[in-house]
Amino acid sequence: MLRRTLLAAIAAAALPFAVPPAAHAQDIKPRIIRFGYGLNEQSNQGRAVKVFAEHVEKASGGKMRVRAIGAAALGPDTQMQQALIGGAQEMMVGSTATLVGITKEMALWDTPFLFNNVQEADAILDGPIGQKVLDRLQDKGLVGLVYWENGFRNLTNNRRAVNRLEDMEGIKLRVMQNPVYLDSFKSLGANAIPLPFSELFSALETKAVDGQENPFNTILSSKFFEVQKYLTVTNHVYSPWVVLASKKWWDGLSKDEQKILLDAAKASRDFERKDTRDEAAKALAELKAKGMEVNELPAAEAARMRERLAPINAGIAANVGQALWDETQAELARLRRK
Ligand code: TK8
Repeated sequence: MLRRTLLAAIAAAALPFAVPPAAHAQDIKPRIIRFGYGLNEQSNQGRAVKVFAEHVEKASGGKMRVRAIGAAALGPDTQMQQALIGGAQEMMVGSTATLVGITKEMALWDTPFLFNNVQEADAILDGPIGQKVLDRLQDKGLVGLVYWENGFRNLTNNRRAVNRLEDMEGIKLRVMQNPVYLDSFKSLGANAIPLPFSELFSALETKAVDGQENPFNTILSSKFFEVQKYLTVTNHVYSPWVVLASKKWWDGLSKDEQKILLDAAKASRDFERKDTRDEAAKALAELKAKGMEVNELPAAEAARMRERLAPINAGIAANVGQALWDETQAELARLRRK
């Protein structure tokens, strides 16, 4: 905690630019954008933030500079969201799941087994439905620019290989701070415990929890393989990240500046999805090589899991609004007929 506070203080204090002469201050002083994120610099998230920063600096001719601050040095997702709303921080990328307390429609993306593959995810997230959900952020003081891929989530733990639904019983499982995840894993028999991501590694290391669930990429980049033995391929939900800006700050930007940021966000999204998918394709072999014991949840057991989770959907539909739920289901049905 102390280390984190120190890091944040250093990050906030260290303006690496010389103070320009007063007469020209307006012309030369770059606009600094503090962009926070939760994973390490050497992760799919860190790499994509870098791409975003490069685009912004290039397109603005150096007039806008992104100061990327990773590893939750500015706090976990929920704390950064509040800093954006208050205008104390300009931008961030984080999980949509931690945003549901602010914008309930985000819970749509928590629906277990909503997407069958990444093509469906891209089509819905980048289409009118994804945009509608992003637009709901505006009254809450946030601007949602684009979705990035976190990915399909899989289960790791230290107790046992999960081969059947019953194997979930009693596993102390860290979940994101989100009611759908909490209820889903409780209904599967796990002892679900919500924790911010920034506390997860040490919770696993000290055995405060037995397991967690995240995409292969994160299990690798956050070195969970060092503190987790079993990995079960469940693909139980597709999890997006969302790139956010403080609305208070955004509204003070020129149209040109807003366009530079939106273009850079789209470029970073395209880079990020490709990078994430390339990495995910190799990650499983790497995790095995690092000593994890990997098993695939048998299809029949996955079906039982789906069935057990079905009642959760009614609650999500009620929460996000039946119309949005129906529209999403209809669009998925249309994509699947194609
Ligand atoms: C990183 C988190 C992470 C998410 C989680 O800040 O909390 O498990 O998957 O990616 O947003």
